[in-house]
Amino acid sequence: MHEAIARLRAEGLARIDQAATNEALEAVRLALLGRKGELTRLLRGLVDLEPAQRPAVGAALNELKLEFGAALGRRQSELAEHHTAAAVCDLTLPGLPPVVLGTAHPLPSVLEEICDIFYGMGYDRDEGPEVELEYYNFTALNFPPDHPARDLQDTFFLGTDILLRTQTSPVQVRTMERRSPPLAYVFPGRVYRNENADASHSSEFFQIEGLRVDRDISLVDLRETVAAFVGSFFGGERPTRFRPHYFPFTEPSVEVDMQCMKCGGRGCGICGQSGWLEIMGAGMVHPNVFKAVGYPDDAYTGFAFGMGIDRLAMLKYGIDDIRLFYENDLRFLRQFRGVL
Ligand code: 2NM
Repeated sequence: MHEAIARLRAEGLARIDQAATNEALEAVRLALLGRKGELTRLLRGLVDLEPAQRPAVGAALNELKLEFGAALGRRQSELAEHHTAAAVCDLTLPGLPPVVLGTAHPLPSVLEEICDIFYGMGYDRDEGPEVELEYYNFTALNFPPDHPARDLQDTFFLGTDILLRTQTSPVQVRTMERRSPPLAYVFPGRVYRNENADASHSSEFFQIEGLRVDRDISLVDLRETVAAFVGSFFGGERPTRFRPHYFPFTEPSVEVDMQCMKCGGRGCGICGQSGWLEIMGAGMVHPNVFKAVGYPDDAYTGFAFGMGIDRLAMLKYGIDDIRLFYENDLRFLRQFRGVL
């Protein structure tokens, strides 16, 4: 008898749990506890037992009746909950709090900030392909055929004449092919170099270059533009200086330094004790570049400049390792919440 009760208990509870609708649950209730239900049948059979067995078996059956009753009630409220959840599920409602908002990544933020500064000076913006022809990346920019930058060691070649651009200057060539002066543009974008990564080098990074071409543009215009940019981006009056340099695509070429904002020029760990920080390369566009894009001889002059967005962001926010920008470590990125 006790075996039969145990079997009915296991079976009955399983059927209650598996009932998927209110109707199915009611059918299970009738099959167990209804007038012709299995538990009812066992209770009726009590009279056929030895009088000595009746109290124990009766108590066990009554306990099972209560247990079935509780299980039926629990299952009924589960089904009701499901039903309401499905009926009021409005996918247009906002998520439950806390809603975790993402943070702007510092590189695109700084890129847009720099573009905005140049828009304020009347500049336009242009972008171009990251997979570039060797012609646009090197030849049109007056790189001689045997220039070391063309080497596999420095440049990711994808084919004989195809490579990952090493700077955004090829976009300038494309823009000049389409437009005649006067023009003023910035060219932001991702560039690639085949070099080993360390705290200040990454094989991919972001650059922004600028170009202004008109009649009678001179190095003085470049100096003014650089000073205006530095004041805007780093804030305040910050001395800059030009040092002679060499680039194939400009003549004369310079490197631009800004007085170290950490030590104010006295010398510190950030500026290598020199008091100056290099922030960009620049120069007057080489006549051979104008020739390559089909501008008439001697009609125009122009300046161009290029800077590393990663480096500027590192200087501005005191970041000491460029690789942090590319690792997507949330502990790093979250520091910019509300800052950018
Ligand atoms: C730099 C530094 C100096 C530059 C020059 C040109 C072009 F196309 F006009 F010749 N594009 N970019 C330039 C000049 C880029 O980056 C460090």
